Amino acid sequence: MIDKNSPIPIYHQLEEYIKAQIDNGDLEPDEAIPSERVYADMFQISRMTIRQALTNLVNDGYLYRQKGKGTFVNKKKVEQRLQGLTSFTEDMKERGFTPGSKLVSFEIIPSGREIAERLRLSENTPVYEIKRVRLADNVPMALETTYLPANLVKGLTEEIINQSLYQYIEEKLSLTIHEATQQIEASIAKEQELRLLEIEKGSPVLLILRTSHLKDGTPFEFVKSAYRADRYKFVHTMQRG
Ligand code: 16G
Repeated sequence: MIDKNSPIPIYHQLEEYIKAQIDNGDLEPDEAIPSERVYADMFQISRMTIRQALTNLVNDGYLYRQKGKGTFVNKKKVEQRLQGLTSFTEDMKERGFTPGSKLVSFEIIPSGREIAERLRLSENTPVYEIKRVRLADNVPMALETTYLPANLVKGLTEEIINQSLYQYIEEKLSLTIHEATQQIEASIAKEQELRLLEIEKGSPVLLILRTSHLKDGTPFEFVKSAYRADRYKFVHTMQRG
């Protein structure tokens, strides 16, 4: 439990204790954790130490605070493997979540310089710009803005993009999705991301830029997404030599 003679700081021991309780199910997602007072009495430690531990756990995404209500256990982060080119719909189904989308905007625009470059088009070529909040069991996970050449990925409708885009491209358009390159970097959520992802001011997000290609090398999508850093971790395997 907590060993005051240990060289490991007490706040760190308390963090480990709470993490273990989350892991073994003694504390469940969305359950309120005991008050500072309870921990103080239980372990005979100061409120300051407890606050330090709880703040670290909030910052690491294990707990979340709700103003005036208390501190609660967060859901486990989704472990997203970086091998394999999968769609959001496939990823969520594999984990037993119900995938969903909330459409924010959907239009055809002339490609600007960045989009034209990414999709290897000349400037002002018509592209679809689709902004969707991606949901897992109705919880917002990511905000995605997708650009697709309108004369390649033809015939998109609201109904189609409320489902799986990749499924439409492969099954209805019979195009072969082949490979993608993506970059991931950390950022603080901007105004629109805060609102649509239902996260608090100052929350971190993972920004992902992905360009995906068909079998013949043609880029068919460029996607800018903001993933909730409290809901995602990215995992991959590396080989030496
Ligand atoms: C993933 C992809 C995105 C793709 C989408 C299609 C990233 C990081 N990931 O979210 O590129 O457009 O899946 O999902 O951009 P869908 O088939 O469920 O619409």
